[in-house]
Amino acid sequence: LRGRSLSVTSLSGLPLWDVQGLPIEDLLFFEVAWEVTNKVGGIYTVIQTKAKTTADEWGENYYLIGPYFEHNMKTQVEECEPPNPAIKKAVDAMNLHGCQVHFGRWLIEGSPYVVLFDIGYSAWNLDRWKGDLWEACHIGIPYHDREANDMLIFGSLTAWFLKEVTDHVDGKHVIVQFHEWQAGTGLILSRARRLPIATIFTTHATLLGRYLCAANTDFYNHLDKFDIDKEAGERQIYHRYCMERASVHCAHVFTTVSEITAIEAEHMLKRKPDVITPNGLNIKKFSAVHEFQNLHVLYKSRIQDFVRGHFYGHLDFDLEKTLFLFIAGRYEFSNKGADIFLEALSRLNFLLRVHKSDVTVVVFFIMPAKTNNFNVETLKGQAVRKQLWDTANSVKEKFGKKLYDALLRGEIPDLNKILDRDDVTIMKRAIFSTQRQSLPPVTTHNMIDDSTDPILSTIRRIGLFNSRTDRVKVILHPEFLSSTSPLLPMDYEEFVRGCHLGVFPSYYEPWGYTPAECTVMGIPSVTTNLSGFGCFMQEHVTDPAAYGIYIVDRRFCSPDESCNQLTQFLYGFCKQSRRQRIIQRNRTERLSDLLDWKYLGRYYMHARHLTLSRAFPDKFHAESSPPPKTKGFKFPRPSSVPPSPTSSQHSSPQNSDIEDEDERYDEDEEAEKDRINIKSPFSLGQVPHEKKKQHGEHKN
Ligand code: G6P
Ligand code: 1S3
Repeated sequence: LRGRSLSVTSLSGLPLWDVQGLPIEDLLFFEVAWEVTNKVGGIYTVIQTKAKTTADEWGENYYLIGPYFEHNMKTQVEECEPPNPAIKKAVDAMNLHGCQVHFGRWLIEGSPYVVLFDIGYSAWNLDRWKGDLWEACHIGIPYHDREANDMLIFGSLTAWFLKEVTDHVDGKHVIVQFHEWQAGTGLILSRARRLPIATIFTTHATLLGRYLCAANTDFYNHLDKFDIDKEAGERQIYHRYCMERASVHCAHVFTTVSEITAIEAEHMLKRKPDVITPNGLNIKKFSAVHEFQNLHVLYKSRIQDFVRGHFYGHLDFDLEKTLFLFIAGRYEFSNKGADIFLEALSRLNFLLRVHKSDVTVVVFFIMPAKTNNFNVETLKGQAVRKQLWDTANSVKEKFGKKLYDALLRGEIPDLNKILDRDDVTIMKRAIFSTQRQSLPPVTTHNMIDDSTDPILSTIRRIGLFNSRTDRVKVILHPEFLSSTSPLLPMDYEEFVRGCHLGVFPSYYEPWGYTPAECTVMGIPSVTTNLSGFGCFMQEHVTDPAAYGIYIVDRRFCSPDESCNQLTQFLYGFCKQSRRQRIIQRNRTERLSDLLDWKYLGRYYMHARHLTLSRAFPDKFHAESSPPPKTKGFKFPRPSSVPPSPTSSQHSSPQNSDIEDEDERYDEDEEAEKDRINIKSPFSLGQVPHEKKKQHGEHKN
């Protein structure tokens, strides 16, 4: 079977890929994941953002398989009849035999078809299916692990469905890609039953890797030394780890999202991934570059409003000289680097104070934890702000009317008398209401585990209590953002656009969508060389820091050294002028092509070719799809940065105030005009020696 010849597009000079296209009309492609229409974490983002490019390529022959949840179905899926006869027969057959299978179009870009299984409805089969799994591979699942049992039901339904489909496909070849261990049972059972399908298993993390990192082991220096069976057993995840490992070994093609996770998988799962499929995003570019800069100003003003309320009575800092930093994601304190971030903030606070900086930094921690809703003090802050705003407005209106009347009479009013005693009283009362006995709170919610919460405990230990003298203020918002929140009514994207820097100093991060999302919105970010994204940027961008991607070394140095490096990045960032930040945001946004599925989708395509050639060697040949040649490709240093013999640290847009105001409007002009008198962002301050000793310990 031969398909058309494709030349996969080049974006902004990124390398082309010449490949023999697949004969799509003779194939069916299924992708199976627990997060299809069901947002839990990063896999949802992968599937949802990739849908458009995959649907463009596969059209009506592309199907996603996931779990059915009534709410998700009602809000995201339009139910319809399967247009493909084989799929219709499979859905009907299963429904006839006591299952509940839903079919429809997922209302996202690309509108792919989805097949959704109601897990609870089929739970009565659980014992029988446990027996099937045991017979297939001798893996037993304890009754108390609800999640693993659900995954067995999901996998059994998937394998059943694939059996029905392959029985009726009429010579079409079928490719199935399974994401993460949750979908893996479907793969194990399909292979045990010798279904004629070409399989891919993609892992987005390893179970053991995540656990071992969270337990503060020196993971990357001991990768080859762990007794993995024993470690899995001790953590009571032995059965899950077996499901994951069996899925990996059953697949024709094994893929993962980054080089760093490939190394981890080789040790934790004992198979080297065949293909690395970096995660992309569905990029929508504005036609004019300055539009995203305008959005930054718009959303920053919303964050400023919140800050006005939160810090009422303590607003003795200049909001025009205030930078908004944030960390966001699943609440894994050390895996996501919240630990070293807090330490670095304490050091940054010290540096800003000793150098008498006029910059204030407000840092948001957006990590969901158990709460009893917003706390009173936080709500009061917003109420006080609103009251001040109303007072100012009513006085302004009275003032305006009197002024207008006076002008109509041809008089210039006596400005000292234009406000009467009542007006002054109202204003005084408003000012009195801003007095508070306590400091602005470090969290917006009542935390259930307040005394043991790791972020709050660290804040207490390092003493970052939002006092007047602190140049670094912290706010823990232990709930994901929403535009309907009464406190900070913004969705995540708006919030990111309004901030100045995302900080994600993760220790365990197979890919890391958060800094990638910042990048495509033109917001600089901090990442690490232990995150898939950070390594990818290091490999493909000559001078990441010049583009606003700061990569902390968490792999080859001690936690204390990493923390110092992070502090220096943050301090350097605080020293930039507004103009320098604008230039840097323009550069950051220019990297978005590198993260576009239109470019990165080629790795998924390659995996599909490869699995067909392994599953059906008589019909498909690996040579028709050589691996994409992107090794060695590097995004060049911004042309405005003089080629420097020294390290990349020197290329942040420091001291570029001389540049023209139009700088931000035209990225090509930026390259021309950006004649930067570069200084290292790290040259002005060093972390004092005594302070260094207090923080962090070597992990090894
Ligand atoms: C954008 C806007 C500018 C504004 C700037 C603020 O670039 O186009 O008009 O001055 O943002 O940047 P800052 O980094 O200070 O929030
Ligand atoms: C995983 O989600 P996580 O945040 O638990 O998968 C994501 C998508 O591949 C990846 O970006 C992330 O690093 C992994 O950790």
